Amino acid sequence: MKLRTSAFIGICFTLLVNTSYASNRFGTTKSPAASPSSPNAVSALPGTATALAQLLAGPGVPISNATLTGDPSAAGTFSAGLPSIGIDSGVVLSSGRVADVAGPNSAPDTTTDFSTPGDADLDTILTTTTSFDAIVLEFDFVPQGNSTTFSYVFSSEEYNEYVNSSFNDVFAFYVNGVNCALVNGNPVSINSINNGNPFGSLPNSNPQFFVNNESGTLDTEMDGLTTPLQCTASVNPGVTNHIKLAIADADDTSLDSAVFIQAGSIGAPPAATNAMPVPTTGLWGLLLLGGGLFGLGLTAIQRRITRN
Ligand SMILES: [Ca+2]
Ligand SMILES: [Ca+2]
Ligand SMILES: [Ca+2]
Repeated sequence: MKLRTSAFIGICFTLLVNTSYASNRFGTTKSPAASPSSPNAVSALPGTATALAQLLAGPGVPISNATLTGDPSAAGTFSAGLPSIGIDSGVVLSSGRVADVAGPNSAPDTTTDFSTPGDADLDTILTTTTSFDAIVLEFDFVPQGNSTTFSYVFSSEEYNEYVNSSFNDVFAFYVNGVNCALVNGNPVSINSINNGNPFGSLPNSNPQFFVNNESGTLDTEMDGLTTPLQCTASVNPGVTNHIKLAIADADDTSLDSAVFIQAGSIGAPPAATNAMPVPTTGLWGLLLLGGGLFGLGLTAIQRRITRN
């Protein structure tokens, strides 16, 4: 009887804990009519797979086989992002509705529960839990150069109260099967870029790349975001390459995360400044070349004098 009583108390305690925890994770649903708070606020609208793929690849870069897997309201275009997220325009993917990234920061737990599946590739990153509400944009493209570099910002409502928890919302950009969204060799996520929980406490992870928006200083709904990060990957020029961009909730369907990707850069050739160091071109290059030849001439004259 004693055993039964203690078992009953244990079950009641477990139910109580789980119930109270789950009620904290329902999140806040934004009104569908919510609109940006000012002309400078970031705003986003849903878009089709082909339109989003072409926007990312850039003008004149052939794309094909574009597909979106997930809820249609979870993928779209964004604009006026420079003041709040540091990238002007491009494609946004979210584990909630993309329209909800617009400012102001009205709730600490903005959520859309799509009850759509996660993604198997993202599950391999999570290892100890699984993903939900995944949105996946995939397409083929024919790049002009042998590498691709594009900017992105990861943001989330999981910041800062679920840092270092299992609600480690995750995303990845697989270029020909290899994830290039890394920080110090690890996939970018809530737990790999943050400034502690609560904000400013230890342990933290790569805090130099984290921007806190709990107070709503930035005109976006997202509580925390990264600085603009670079994704660099090798590609095969002139032939078909494949890219898969994916984001999802981790461990449950609540508290949205969104990733913003700069427009027009995935299929573009490497920038001229990257292809050739500045000092070897133009006036500086000529001066350095002239200086080098002058130095060689002096050395030859010195050798002749030494021999004589
Ligand atoms: Ca918020
Ligand atoms: Ca969700
Ligand atoms: Ca989440």
